[in-house]
Amino acid sequence: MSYDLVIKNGRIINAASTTDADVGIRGETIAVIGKNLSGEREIDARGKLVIPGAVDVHVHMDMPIGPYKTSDDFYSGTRAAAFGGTTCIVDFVETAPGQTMPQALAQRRALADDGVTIDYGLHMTIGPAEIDRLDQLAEVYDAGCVSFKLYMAYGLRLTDDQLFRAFEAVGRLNGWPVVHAENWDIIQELMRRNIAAGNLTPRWHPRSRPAIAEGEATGRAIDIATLAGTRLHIFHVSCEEAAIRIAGARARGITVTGETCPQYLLMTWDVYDRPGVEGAYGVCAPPIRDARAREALWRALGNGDLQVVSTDHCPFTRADKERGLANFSTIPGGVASVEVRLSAVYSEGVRRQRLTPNQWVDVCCTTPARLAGFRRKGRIDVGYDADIVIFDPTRQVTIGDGVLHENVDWSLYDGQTFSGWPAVTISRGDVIVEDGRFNAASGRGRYAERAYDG
Ligand code: DUC
Ligand code: ZN
Repeated sequence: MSYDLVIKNGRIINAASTTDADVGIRGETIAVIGKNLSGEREIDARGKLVIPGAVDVHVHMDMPIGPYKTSDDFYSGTRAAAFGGTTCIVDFVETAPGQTMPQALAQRRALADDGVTIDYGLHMTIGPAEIDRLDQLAEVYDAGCVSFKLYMAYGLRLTDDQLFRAFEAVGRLNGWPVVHAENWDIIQELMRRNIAAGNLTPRWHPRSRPAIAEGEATGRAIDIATLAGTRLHIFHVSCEEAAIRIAGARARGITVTGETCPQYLLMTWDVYDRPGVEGAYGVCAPPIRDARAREALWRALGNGDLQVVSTDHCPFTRADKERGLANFSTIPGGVASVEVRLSAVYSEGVRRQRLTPNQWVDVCCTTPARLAGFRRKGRIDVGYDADIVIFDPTRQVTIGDGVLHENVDWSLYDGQTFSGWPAVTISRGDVIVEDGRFNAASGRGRYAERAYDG
């Protein structure tokens, strides 16, 4: 029997298995895994790793934040993601004044549908303006937007009673609440003090957002969700103080999961002492912390206390970062990582023996797909979408000018060499990246089906 596409002679790495075999694809779907398969087109993957397309459940494309807007749109951002081996993303919807949540979802979908080159989903943000309109969640959920973003910081933050009500409403739908956990009152007070003392440079950004304020908010979110009877997921864990709250709750049988991001796994807060605007590049929230925190995050990933690596990809140009430089509190917060994530975790995780290859696939592909409700993604198995990356473990890439495809004129990882890089990216059977060439039109990606059991 012949297939449309066969990936031959590779080592298939799933979260729970490693197999030397061929993968046969028919149309958009994995049709068979076996030996000596033949196809209309064949790609030789000898010496390479064949893994599920990576799933990044935390990105911000084309997103206005105050006077700024993230510099990747849905086309450039998903193109860069595909070059980095990511075949599915989850972005966000925010509801504008005068809109309903279903209207906001439709508007965001129209924007994304035009641009995306890979599949995607959206998290619906529940801000204070939505808290008395939680009856709209069911319609949003039925439209395939099954996850809900709740902030404990910034203007969109919910008070504890609002958080409780939102958790209850999401829980009634069996939806997935995802939380930005930082103690905003404490952070605001520390920011005020630093600004009053004339401490305005980027190094005061992490010093205004201490790890303990993230740990406290993480524990509070877990307790409130437990009271409301819902599971939850903590975004962008940057420190041990938060990771141990998640681990402790999991040990008590609470259904909580945690994500960390490449910027926290690879960098330390020394980035804030870089000269000039470079000191502003790493400004993101929560902030990048010290080497002790970084090592604790790797340990937490390795022993299963954290379950996901996504990016919080939130790119701003050098000019945007420069605009806020005079006062750390006005620097637009965000780092671009969507293209380096898979390689970064391989290079710093697997090659340094902090993670097994199967754990790498689990945290970058399988668990994020499962948690986000993508039932046909995150695994190389018969019946799953043919979202596949052929990963070259020997290819070394040094980040620098012209290497990445993100629409940003700097990278936090400039000068860093990654060992292991994607050679081919396949999305639903289409070879969209090969030999450094991109072969997908804007809009080829799809709003992907999502649902939860039970
Ligand atoms: N943190 C950032 O750094 N940027 C976007 C949103 C967030 O939580
Ligand atoms: Zn974010």
